[in-house]
Amino acid sequence: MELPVRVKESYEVNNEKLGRWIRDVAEMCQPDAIRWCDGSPGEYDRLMSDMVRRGTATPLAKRPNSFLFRSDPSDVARVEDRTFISCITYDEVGPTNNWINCDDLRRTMTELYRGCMHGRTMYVIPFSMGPLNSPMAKISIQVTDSPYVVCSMHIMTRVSPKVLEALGADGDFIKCLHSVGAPLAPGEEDALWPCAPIEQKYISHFPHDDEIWSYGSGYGGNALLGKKSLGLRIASAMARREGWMAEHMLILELELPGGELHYVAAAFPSACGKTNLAMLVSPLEHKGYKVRTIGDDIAWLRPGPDGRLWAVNPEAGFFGVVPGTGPETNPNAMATIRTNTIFTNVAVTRDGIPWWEGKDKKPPKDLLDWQGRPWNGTDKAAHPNSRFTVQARQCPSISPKWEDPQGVPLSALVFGGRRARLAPLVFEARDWEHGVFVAATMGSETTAAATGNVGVVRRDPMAMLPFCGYNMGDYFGHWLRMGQALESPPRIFHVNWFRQGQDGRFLWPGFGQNLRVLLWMIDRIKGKAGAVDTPIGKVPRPEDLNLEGLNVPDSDMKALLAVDREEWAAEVPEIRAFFDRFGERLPPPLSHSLDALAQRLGVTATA
Ligand code: GTP
Ligand code: SPV
Ligand code: MN
Repeated sequence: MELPVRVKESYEVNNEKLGRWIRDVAEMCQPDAIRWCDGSPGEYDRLMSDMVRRGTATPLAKRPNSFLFRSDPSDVARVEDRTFISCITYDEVGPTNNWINCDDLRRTMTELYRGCMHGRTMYVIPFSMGPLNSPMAKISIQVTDSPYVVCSMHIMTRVSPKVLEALGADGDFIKCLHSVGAPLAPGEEDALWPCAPIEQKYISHFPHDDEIWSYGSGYGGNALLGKKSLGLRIASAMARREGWMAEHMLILELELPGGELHYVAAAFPSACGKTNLAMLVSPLEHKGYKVRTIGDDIAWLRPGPDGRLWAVNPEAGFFGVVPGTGPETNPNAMATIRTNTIFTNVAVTRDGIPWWEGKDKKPPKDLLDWQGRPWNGTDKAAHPNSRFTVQARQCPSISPKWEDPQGVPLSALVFGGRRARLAPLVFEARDWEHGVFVAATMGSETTAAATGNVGVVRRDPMAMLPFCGYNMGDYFGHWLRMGQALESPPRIFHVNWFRQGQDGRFLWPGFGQNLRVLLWMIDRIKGKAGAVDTPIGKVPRPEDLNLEGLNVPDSDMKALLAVDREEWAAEVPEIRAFFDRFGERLPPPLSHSLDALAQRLGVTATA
């Protein structure tokens, strides 16, 4: 296929490397046509109307400019066992990532890519992660044969010809190649959600080349490559080289009475509460406490000239978990998704009203489940990993600072997981090094955000287990070094909103009430709040928390803040076994922290 390096459509491309890459990709994938995207509303509308006409998208009732998509039942979440970090040696990638030698992987995938866009249009999307005027911004180009992905990228990233201006004639960019992996024979009718079988799915990362090759899936983090692939995996590897950090964190702004502002970033594993905490509605707003949103999934962090850690949200939208989102739990999200929203895999009434578990108490009559079948009333009507895709700027709680090119300075870093037992509502780490230990050893129950078992506890260091683009042992070392580079590092805390009583009910009301825990953190930082020293860190007593107007029985509060020595002692050999997987790559301070924990618990620290 002939393809000029200079493309004259709505703008001119004069970057030779880009022209050459597009030509090579087009030669390999053989699309019927190539379209350069400009990110305009007109482009979005044309693609969306086209998908409505073909039956892939369904317009929703009472929600202006909002659409339902149903994915293939085999393509509903991230596929961690088909996600690869590909370097030359296994050691660069480490025991927690899937490794295939990059030459072998490129060979295998080139075979898959050959002719994979037959019958389809190849879209070229120039986008920026981070505001273009930010020193943190990263320029990238995604190629995809999915118009659903193009529309989603419009929402989630900053798509614009200005990105190409910023790139200039010889600038470098991160290469994101994506195909749904479903070539069409001449005259063949397209599937409503084209994708490839599981064994042909590959989400591959080449950190040495700043390149991503994704094949076979159209869903979420597998396909919207700015998000986990670039924003976390490739970015974490870049960040290590360049002295910053790419983390799976929300960023929020907390306003205190009198107007004092604090910024907090929090890392929870997938579907463990980041979006909800970032959009928290304060139960103490009448007292002057207010929370605003900066970001809900990814934070890029760097040391500022003032010795503090500064955070930027590189995304422009939210790709949020739908189930559990309701007027009581997350009214800000409910308001955000009233218009201009893509819903994927929710249920819908025959009149086009979307529905999901947790939206309201009673499901409406005549519901079609997420696969479009009449709902049987017992299975989940919406898929547990159904998602909304919506621009951040529609969120009523968005902070005026959310696009600040310098980002915001952090007072605290919070880590947390989903633990029915063990972890108390909140505790504070002794110092940065201990905080890194706490984060590196956090455990959480798996969720529907990735395919596989749900509800199994696994170690998920810094909530980055599926997202770290290099050897996690080296990643721990990078964390320790970053602490040394900061004159005023944020204080580190651990939370657990999900502790359960014997009866299996959540002991903590969660959502808006999580504010009370944030306030304790800020008071700790100011030296104003009490805590007791325990083997795992500093834990508040009930009287140290502001529980004004909250109805949690004393016995539940006690259980929420309990640190059970025996349960924690049982963690020690498990953590040792986890650490042993990293061999010599494990930084010695982490091993020492484990010894110290064991000693405080009165046990030995061998596996
Ligand atoms: P990803 O987008 O996958 O990274 O997830 P996330 O961390 O942003 O999770 P999200 O905020 O979407 O929450 C996931 C699920 O947990 C939703 O069903 C929420 O309703 C539920 N959830 C969030 N916060 C709380 C809480 O404080 N308590 C309880 N019980 N559930 C919560
Ligand atoms: C997650 O799984 O942590 C997500 C959703 O935020 S996805 O973009 O699909 O990775
Ligand atoms: Mn996430």
